[in-house]
Amino acid sequence: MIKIDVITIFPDYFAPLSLSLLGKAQDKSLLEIAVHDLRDYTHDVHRTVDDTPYGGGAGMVMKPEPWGEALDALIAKASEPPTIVFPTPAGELFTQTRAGSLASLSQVIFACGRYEGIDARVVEHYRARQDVAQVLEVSLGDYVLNGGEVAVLAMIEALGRLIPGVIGNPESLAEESHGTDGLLEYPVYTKPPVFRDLAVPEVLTSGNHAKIAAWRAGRAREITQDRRPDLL
Ligand code: JFB
Repeated sequence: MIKIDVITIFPDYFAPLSLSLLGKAQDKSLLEIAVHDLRDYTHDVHRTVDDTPYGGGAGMVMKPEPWGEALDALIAKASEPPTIVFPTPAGELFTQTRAGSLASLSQVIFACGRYEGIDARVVEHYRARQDVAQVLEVSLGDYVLNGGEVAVLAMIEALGRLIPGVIGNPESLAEESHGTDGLLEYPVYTKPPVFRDLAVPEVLTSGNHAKIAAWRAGRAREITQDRRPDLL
């Protein structure tokens, strides 16, 4: 079973992980998710996690010590060296391939920053630790969020559904866009056969499975060419 830890100053962001597919997966012990409040690892009355940036500039930076204490506590009780993921707008792009690699690990710790980010020595320190498998800095995409929480929710959902047993029908995994063929998905239809004058493409009701497969492959290629030519 994969163990996922999340460290954040906003534990409430992760309430949705108890719903739907991932909630049921936790009930079935297919994965275990624990959320930890970074402020529990501070020692001052104000539970301070930020400070002004050396060198000046706008905003605040997360202090390294609470991160050190929180991460040390999780690493100390780990049975194998865990992977630590730092979401950051300056990270490598989080892809379906990356989701698949994370899904195969025994433990992943997600470290959610806020403000202008976390003091850079935290990543540097844990990269040098022999009791840490790897430290990854990854970005959800080329836009700016206020912190790592939303990115981590997306990453956990993407990796969670790749854990065997989490998705009812594993065939639907293989068929998806960003799957093995690297194309966007073909359009899908269901009943009724006519909706507001729009009929379902005739080929889909023909019963000719070879023709259907060819039509879908053609539409997938057209849509990919039109919207994401970089994927071709
Ligand atoms: C992630 C974050 C911030 C520096 C910091 C922590 N695709 C993404 N966009 N933004 C983030 C992300 C991912 N993954 C992200 C972690 C933090 C943003 N911030 C705010 C904004 C601008 N520059 C703090």
